[in-house]
Amino acid sequence: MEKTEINGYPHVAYRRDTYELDEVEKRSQEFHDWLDTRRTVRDISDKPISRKVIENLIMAGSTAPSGAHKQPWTFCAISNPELKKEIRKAAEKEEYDSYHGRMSERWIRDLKPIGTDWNKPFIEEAPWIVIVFKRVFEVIDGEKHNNYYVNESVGIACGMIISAIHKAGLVTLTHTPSPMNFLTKILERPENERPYLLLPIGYPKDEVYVPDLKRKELDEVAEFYE
Ligand code: IYR
Repeated sequence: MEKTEINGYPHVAYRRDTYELDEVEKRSQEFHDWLDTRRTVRDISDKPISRKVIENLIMAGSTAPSGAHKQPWTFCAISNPELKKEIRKAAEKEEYDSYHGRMSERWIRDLKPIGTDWNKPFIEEAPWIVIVFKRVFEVIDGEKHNNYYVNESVGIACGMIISAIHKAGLVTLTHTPSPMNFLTKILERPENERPYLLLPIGYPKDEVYVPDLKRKELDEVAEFYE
């Protein structure tokens, strides 16, 4: 049966390939090994990227599961140089204040191995920046309806777009200027949206170095109850 009704709503048959367990083990291992090659890259080339690529990446992020399927996100994609410049300037102003007093000494020390500072050239240099906004509520017939599990949903969507960027052979980094309400103003977003994350997207520059980080081992991130 291709279609049925549940609670009076149309449902369609879920049909996907499944695999024997040895193949499942192989596929899950291969996917982890590939995902493990993703690195946050701060040196993004200005080499152009077509709008179609960005559209595909956004639609990949937008496949994320969300509370009651409300898809409570708006992805603002910016290639306009003046706008990128304005956003960089405003972000660097906040970051300067953060790195010079708002962040604790311990926080600054924790960032030393990562090598970040208040300068954010990637905002201007990357061909595109995508700013993810969470939609706290929707206005329907003049009435406010809160969305559900907004942070969880938008966080998952960000994970999915980050993976899509990696799959495309491009790089990004999760930039969180704080506070970031300046983005609401510059992009003239409506009152139901709040900035969540800024993702510059592009090719890596020719010679790029990333911190020699190690990821935690399984026994550090998991507990099994068998
Ligand atoms: N938001 C700042 C600082 C920063 C904070 C953390 I936690 C990082 O892992 C990296 C940076 C910035 O984007 O530079």
